[in-house]
Amino acid sequence: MPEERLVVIDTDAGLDDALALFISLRAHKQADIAWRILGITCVHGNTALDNVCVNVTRVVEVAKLSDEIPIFRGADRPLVYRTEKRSSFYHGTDGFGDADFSKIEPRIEHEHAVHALVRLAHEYEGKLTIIAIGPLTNIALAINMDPTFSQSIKELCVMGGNVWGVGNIRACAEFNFWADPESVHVVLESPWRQPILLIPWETCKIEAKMPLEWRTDVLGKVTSSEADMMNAIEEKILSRNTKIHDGWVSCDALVPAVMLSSKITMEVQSHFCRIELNGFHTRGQLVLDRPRLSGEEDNVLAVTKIDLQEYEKMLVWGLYGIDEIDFSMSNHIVFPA
Ligand SMILES: [Ca+2]
Repeated sequence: MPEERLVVIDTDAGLDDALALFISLRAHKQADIAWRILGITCVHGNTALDNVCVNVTRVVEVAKLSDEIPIFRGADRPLVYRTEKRSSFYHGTDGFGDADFSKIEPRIEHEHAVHALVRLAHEYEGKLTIIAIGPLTNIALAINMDPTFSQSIKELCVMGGNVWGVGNIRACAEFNFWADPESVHVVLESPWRQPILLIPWETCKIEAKMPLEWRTDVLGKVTSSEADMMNAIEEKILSRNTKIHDGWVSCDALVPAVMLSSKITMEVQSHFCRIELNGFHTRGQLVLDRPRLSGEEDNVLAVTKIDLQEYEKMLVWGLYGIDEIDFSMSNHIVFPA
């Protein structure tokens, strides 16, 4: 078995975060997959931080891992410019589609998420994997608090930004990066052991888009508590999704999926990237040095093509619709040349 991946997931607990968490938690439970979740850190984003803490607690409870996985409360606002704008048109006002769930109390550790990130980075020096599927505020705060943080992390894997300037919350900006561009700036300027693995918006929108019927008639028919919860929180969006994406897209789930199975990634692009902080129309857009004028070393490895069928299999597996999946090549990312 390859070296065990030790994972912290940083999330803003919208709909696709739930699916990303279920896949990750299933991998954690399965003894023959070298994948252990050390904690989940909550950050503002798709919904207010209080909702994120409740949503993550709910997911971990459904996965029956409440005794094992600590949940930490992190930043409730971006580094500099506070915005109250959420993506409630998609994720609902509570981040989980305003589904009709009974009220629960969040189960949160006393330690702040940023303290936990810094502590774990040094407890597992050079061995920690961070999966960031919300705004990068917690990660930037950890870097600002401890300048050795980024060098202590084995790998950072992020859903966010864009490689062709196509946005979703703005014409040129993807939501996670737009929600706190200054934190993306801090992250991109930091020295990491290896380039940041990036799942950009265009890959999700074009490569990972599935027919709505696949979501409702294949993934939607899986019988498990996890699938029931996904169906409940996505009920409203599924009823009007054709108008938004002309299909169904789950962005965040692609991050653990490409990390767990090397069969999903079909193409990667290596770039030196910065983020636009000042543009009137383009604030939050990822700017790629395609002509290589900067002379800087590449800091991002972006997944740009995927095998959709392999991704679909992973989603079904994550919700317990498939007992076995071929993980023989898993737990290390082998990218095509
Ligand atoms: Ca998210």
